Amino acid sequence: MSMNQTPMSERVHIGFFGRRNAGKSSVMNAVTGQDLAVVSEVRGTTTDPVYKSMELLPLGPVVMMDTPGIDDEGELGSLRVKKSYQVLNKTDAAVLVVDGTEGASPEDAALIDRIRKKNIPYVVAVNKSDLASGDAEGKVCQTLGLEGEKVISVSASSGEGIHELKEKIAQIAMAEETEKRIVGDMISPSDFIVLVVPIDKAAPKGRLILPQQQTIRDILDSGAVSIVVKETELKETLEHLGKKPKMVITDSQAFAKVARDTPEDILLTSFSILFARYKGNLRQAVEGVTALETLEDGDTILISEGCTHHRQCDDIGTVKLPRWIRKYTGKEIRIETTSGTEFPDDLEKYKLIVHCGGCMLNEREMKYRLSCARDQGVPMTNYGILIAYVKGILKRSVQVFPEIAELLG
Ligand SMILES: Nc1nc2c(ncn2[C@@H]2O[C@H](COP(=O)(O)OP(=O)(O)O)[C@@H](O)[C@H]2O)c(=O)[nH]1
Ligand SMILES: [Mg+2]
Repeated sequence: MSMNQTPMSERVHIGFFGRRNAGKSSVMNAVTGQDLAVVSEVRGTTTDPVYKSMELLPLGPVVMMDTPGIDDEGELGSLRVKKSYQVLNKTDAAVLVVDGTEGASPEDAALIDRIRKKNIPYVVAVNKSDLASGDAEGKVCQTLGLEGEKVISVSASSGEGIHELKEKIAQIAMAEETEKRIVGDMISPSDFIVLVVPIDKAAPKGRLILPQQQTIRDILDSGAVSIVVKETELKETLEHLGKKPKMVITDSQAFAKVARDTPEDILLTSFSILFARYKGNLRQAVEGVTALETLEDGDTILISEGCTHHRQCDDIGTVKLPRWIRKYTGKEIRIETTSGTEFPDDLEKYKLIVHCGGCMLNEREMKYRLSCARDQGVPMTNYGILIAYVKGILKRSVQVFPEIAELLG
């Protein structure tokens, strides 16, 4: 994806689910008006989830996600079913496709159940209306115990009902959209905000990373002024600015120097802290990091990052964090790492999970991971908050959120 497009994590994720041959791929193609996914009469053709970023009017930027059938069998089949359920973890709006000639099955009912538990808005598309006889839609409503407004009769072949389905998807997905800000809710027009962005060898060539870009955009949306400097220019900039900045926002890795160079009467925080609030749960991450105090020799920590290709994260997750954790605790800590879409189901063996900021994961996926940890009673924090904590500056950096600062005593 080019840098000029809406980032993946900010797009509404629309997932198509259902049994094999229900017409998931066909319905997704019909809704988008494009041949994105392979359609076949051979059951189990879609073996991996298919993702496609596009503009879907009237909704705007979306990711369309086609999935393998939820009734697939055998060893490989059950792996595919698992993949479909993983897609559900990042789905903002779900379309359950049912073959109208066959009606709804127990797998469909189980899926609806799961979708409801996760509070994901959904619509059921009863497909193949060109073939179905009688009241296929009514029967599906009855089997699944749904009201009529959740169910739409469609035909991917003839196009019947596809327009209505598209409108319905937009309607349920938009109802979910909430106005969230990275910093915009804390600043006023014409405020000065100083952003500290180290340009070291880990910085990507010729550009800024996504959280930095998004923060600048949010400041622009507020009518405030962003001043972007490296940590080496911060002190002089603050001295010569002529107006006290409202806030300094720094990359976590430069935190120690930036904290020294920023006078106490200026609010100081980090991109990680702002994004923990924006994405998931700042409170859980701040509570989670205090687990460092109780670690023992032989305890295991999971370090997990959402992307597979980001060199900067890589280096932090595999080299720097383990070093800092061992140094801070003085214990023999075992470290395991995961990256990308993999996130272990069983977290109980970990004493702490340290996750990246999740700039490549959408909010739902991040929340899902946080809730897995919470459900299993495992403390979870993130890179930036852990760095600030071990360097003794977390308290100062959450001063912008007094109810969070309180947690640190
Ligand atoms: N008659 C008819 N056939 C359809 C319709 N939608 C899909 N099919 C056929 O059903 C089969 C399975 O479709 P596909 O989209 O691959 O199903 P998936 O496994 O759920 O992704 C293919 O042979 C399609 O041509 C429809 O609305 N009407
Ligand atoms: Mg398919």
